[in-house]
Formats: sequence, C-alpha cells, structure tokens
Amino acid sequence: SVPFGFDFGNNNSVIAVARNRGIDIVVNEVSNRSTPTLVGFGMKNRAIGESAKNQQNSNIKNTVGNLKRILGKNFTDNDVQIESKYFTSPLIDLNGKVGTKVRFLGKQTEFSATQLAAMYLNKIKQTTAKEVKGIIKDICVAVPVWYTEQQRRALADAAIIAGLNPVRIVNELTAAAVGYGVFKQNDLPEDKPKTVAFIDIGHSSYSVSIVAIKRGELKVLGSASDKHFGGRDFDIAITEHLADEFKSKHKFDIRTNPKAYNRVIQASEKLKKVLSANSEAPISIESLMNDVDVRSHLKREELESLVQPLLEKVPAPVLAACEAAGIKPTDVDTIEVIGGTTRVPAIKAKLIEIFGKKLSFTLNQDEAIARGAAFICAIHSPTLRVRPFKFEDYNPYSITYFWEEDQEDVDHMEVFGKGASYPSAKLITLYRSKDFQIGAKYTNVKELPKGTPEILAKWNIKGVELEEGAESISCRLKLRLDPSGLVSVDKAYTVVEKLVKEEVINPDAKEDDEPVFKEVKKLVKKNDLVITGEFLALPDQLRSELIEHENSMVMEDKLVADTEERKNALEEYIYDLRGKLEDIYAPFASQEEKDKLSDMLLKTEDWLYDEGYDTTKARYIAKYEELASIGNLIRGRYLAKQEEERQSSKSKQEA
Ligand code: ATP
Ligand code: K
Ligand code: MG
Repeated sequence: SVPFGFDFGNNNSVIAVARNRGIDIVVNEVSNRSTPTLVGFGMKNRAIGESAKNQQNSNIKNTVGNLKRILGKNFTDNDVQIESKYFTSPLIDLNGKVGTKVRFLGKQTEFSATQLAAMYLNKIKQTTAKEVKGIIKDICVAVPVWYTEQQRRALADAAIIAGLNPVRIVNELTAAAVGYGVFKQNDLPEDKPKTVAFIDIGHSSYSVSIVAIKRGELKVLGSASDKHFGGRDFDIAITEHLADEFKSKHKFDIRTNPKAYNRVIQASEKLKKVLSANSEAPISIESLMNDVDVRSHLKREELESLVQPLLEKVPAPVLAACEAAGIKPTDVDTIEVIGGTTRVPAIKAKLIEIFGKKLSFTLNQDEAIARGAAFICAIHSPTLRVRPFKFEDYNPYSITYFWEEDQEDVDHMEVFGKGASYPSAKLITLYRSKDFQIGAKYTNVKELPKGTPEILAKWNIKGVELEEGAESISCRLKLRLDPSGLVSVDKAYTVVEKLVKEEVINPDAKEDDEPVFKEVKKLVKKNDLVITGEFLALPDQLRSELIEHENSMVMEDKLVADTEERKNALEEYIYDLRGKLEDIYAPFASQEEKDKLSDMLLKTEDWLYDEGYDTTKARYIAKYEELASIGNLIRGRYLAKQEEERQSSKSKQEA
C-alpha cells in the first residue's frame, strides 16, 4: 500500500503520500490541499470534510468539529468541560467516555469521539485512495505532544475502524522536525548538532519543541504546550466583541441563535486573516438575524487588545520547553515556525522578543507536519526505500510499572521518566514464585488533566515454573515505550543459573595449544512466558461491531450518492433528449414517435417533481431506460446517417 502521513488538524487536515519520487500533498475532491475537519449528519446520509463545511450553517446542530479535542477523553476530564463551549452539539457521557448526540436519519443518535474520528479518517482514506489510485492501508498520524496514552490508543482504534493500519502515531512537531531534517539535509552540520526551536500554533493548540539536529538524525530535547491556545480563541474573541456591538446597535443577541453565532465566527475568522496583512478591515453579513444586515469594522490594534489575555500567554510554552531542554531561549540557533496562527503579527513579534532573534519560515507552514508524517510512514514501509533518518522523541509524562510484592521488597519502579527519550526499552528482573501481573501507570497523574485514567495497561504473565526446591525464579521483562509513545511489555522469560563451560582466553597461548575451559555460573534463559495485555483501547468485540457499523454507514452513504447521481442523470437526459428531438434528431423520428416521446418526457419530468423526487436508485434507472428505449432508436438512425455521410465524403475524396 502507499504509505501516507496525516496531519489531523482541528480546523483543517492535510494528507501527504510517500512515493518513489518524493512526498506529495493529496488534494481532495474539490482540489483543496487541506480538508475541513468536520463531520455532518443528515436525514439520509453523512457529509464529511468539504461537504460538511458546505452544509455547516444550515445544519449547525448536527455538524461536529473539534474531533481531536475530545478523542480518547473521559467525560469527567476537565478539558471536556472547557471544550463544550466550542461545540454546537451536546457533549454526552458514553460509558465514561465523551460522545455527542446528533439527529441522523431522522433519529437522535449518539456517537463516541472514536467513531467520529473513524468516520473522518475513513473519508480521508477514500480521498487518498482516489487520488493515488492505489490501496491505502498504512498511515502515520500526527498528534499533539500532549496526547496521553488513552488518546493515542483511541486514535489507533479510530484508524482501525476506518480500515487503516496505524503504523505509527507521531508528535506533530517531531514530524515537522523530521521533515526539516530530511529535506534540509545538506544544510545541516555533520558533527555538532544545531539547536532548533519548532513552534506550531494552530486552530486550537500551541506547542514548542526544542530539537538538537544534525545530518541524518535528531533528538527532541524538550517539549511544552498550551493546550488551550489557538486561532479559534481569536475568532471567538472577535465574535463576542461583535455580539455586544450588534446587541446595542440592533437589539438582538446572536448568542441566542447558534446559526447566526456561527456565521459571525466564520466572518470573524476571515476578518482576523485580513488583519494579519492589513491594519483595518470591514465585516458585513447579510440578513444575520431578524432580517437585519450587519456591518462593522475592526482595526488591528483593536483585535490585539481583544486578545491581550491570550498574547500574554505566548511566552510560557517557549520557556517551559527551553527549561525541559536545559537551555535558554537565546541559546536557540534557529526558530522554525508553522501553523496558521503564527501568521498573526502580534504573535510573531512576541516570539521574536522572547528569542531575541528573527523567525525562520523554511517549512511550509500548512503542510510540514503531513509531509514529515508521510516520510515516517515510508520509513516503516517494506516496499519503499528511503534515506535513513534517526530520531528520538521526548516523553512528557513519567511512567511507572508496578506489580504485587513477591520475593522482592519493591512493588514499583519509575521506568520511563519525564524528559526521557523514546522509543526506548528497559530490561527488569522480578523474583517470582508464581504467575503474576504487572501494570503501567502515570507516576504523577496529578500532572495530567483531572479525569485522565492513571493506569495505562495491565499484563498477565503466565508460565512461571520453579526449579526443583527453589522458592522463586528470576523473570526478565523487556518494558518498552514504543515508537507511538505507548507502553508495552515486549518480552518475558525466566532465567536460571547454570554451570557452563567457558573457554579461558590466554593471550600467550601457542597456536596448537589445547583450549582450556573452566566452569562458570551463568544466567541462561529457561523458558518464554506468555504475555497478555489489557490496554486503554476498545475491547476486540466492540471494535469489531464498530467496524461493521462504520462499513454499513459507508455503504449507505454510497447508495445515497449513487441514487442522487442516477436522478441527476435522468434529469439531464430529459433535457438533452428534448432539445435534440427538436433539433438534430428531428428528421429521424416519425410524428407519432415524436408525440409519444415528448409526452413521455413531460410525464417523467412531472414525476421527478412529484413521486420521483425522492425514490430509489432502481426506479431512476428504470425511468431512464424507458426513455432510452425510444431515444436510442432515434439516436441510432441519426448516427447511421452520420456514418453514411462520412463514408460517402471519404469515397468522394478517394475518387
Ligand atoms: P490544531 O493544530 O490546533 O489542531 P490546525 O492544524 O487545524 O489546528 P492550522 O491549520 O495550523 O490549525 O491553522 C488554522 C488556524 O490558523 C485557523 O484558526 C485560522 O484562522 C488561522 N489562520 C490561518 N491563516 C491565518 C492568517 N493569515 N492570519 C491569522 N490566522 C490565520
Ligand atoms: K493543519
Ligand atoms: Mg495543526
């Protein structure tokens, strides 16, 4: 399959594919290089991406965005409460996880965040498959550095439900940094690495990673984020300001009308973008509420004062990331900036002030993450050869493994500390008298949002057999923080002490001296243990059900689209045939045929506005064929005549 990388943005998502000649951005059905991250629900089908955006205003309560914000969150998570203000559908508690309720197929329907993300990923898969005309399976998805174990697992579940194979989940800025390392290869130092700060401010979130980078490799030294800082906060600040203004000017409150409020958000976003390049900009919306047209304007300074509290939050993530990396902002060699919101002049000015240096924009601000992710997916591909590039990521939350005390007097150990690099593995030894359990948890769950589950995974380790007369046996466990930042127990086996013969190395020995052996005690592997794990992922049974459900919704959507297509084809045929009957087909039909066909065309047309307005694909096809049975007869005569004329003019020429 063609490896692809996916920047799962909160506002817009970007797809890139790796092919032999390099990395390409995939355009969607309307030739855009990014796709709105929205899922809409209708009376008959779902609308995903561009079509969801088109219908957003007319279907505001059943259009869901902010998918990455609720994915893998427990309902009691603090962040969920914060998030609810950005949603136009209610956030609900689905067995402890977050979901939403929408009107779909005429019924109130609940969907989990994982299902919503799966729907979107499935659409992205279809877009990619259509564009590359190949099989699409392996995906590398980029996520914010602050994504927890549960969020990463939920994303993997969503990808699987969408029929994808999530080969790796990578941090957004790490993907961008890898892209930078690969594409700027020749400008990078070979020995002493340079320090680059990568900064991404998008629609919902703001992250900074400090990266040591040289030719062929990089290491993320520190990362930090403000999870609640992005372009949407600017849009809301402008909208709230305008809401007050309209209230005093026109005596209506757009806050009471979700559709009007959303139209102002969209206009505010446009206004904000204009203000990044101009010092003043107008805004006007027709018939916003109560049939009133509104207009206003905003100066850049006014916008800056509206978002002053946000601007004051710009330095914190930079300082925290630098502290994690053990450097000062002024020690950074280059500052690479990506994400739509870094186009705001006041933000650029703040960043320049903190680093005391100008900013660099060598990466494509909108596509760098997807490109890097596609490259990383290609690294994992068995069929595509890519230049080797080594990268190590930064673990933001300390992880401890724990077990029940048996022969040892400790029952836990911090294994992957905060700030450690990953992927990484650690071998530990436990002295066990019988089969046992081991678990992994956040060392300080209090550092995470309230409601984040503390326990990440539990494994049952089976097959422990003691040597005769022994009270315990050494069990070796290989613990891993895998490339996607997920915990695992990769290997487990028992070892025993055995006397083994070992050759004594004598540097003075002559060539034909007999080798000398001695007996030494050595730990040797006895047997492998069986590992079964429970993760913060969906149970297999439920996952299978969701795959089936998703597939049936895809089929249904396809049927609705095909039906619509057939209906349009019929409508077009009516107009086409009617026109030709009076024109080029006229000499080839008898008056009786003409009368009969005209009558049929008229009846079918009436039918289309009546009973045939909303019917089955089969009935549209049947109507089409009914008309075509006469239409094709006449067309046949017309074509025969054309052919006859062509032949005769050809033979005239030859003569
Ligand atoms: P996130 O990274 O938070 O998941 P995202 O990846 O979808 O979100 P981006 O695509 O990086 O976000 O950026 C989108 C945001 O950038 C939107 O809020 C958009 O309004 C804003 N934006 C884009 N262009 C400009 C501009 N010229 N001036 C100001 N803001 C802009
Ligand atoms: K994006
Ligand atoms: Mg982004």
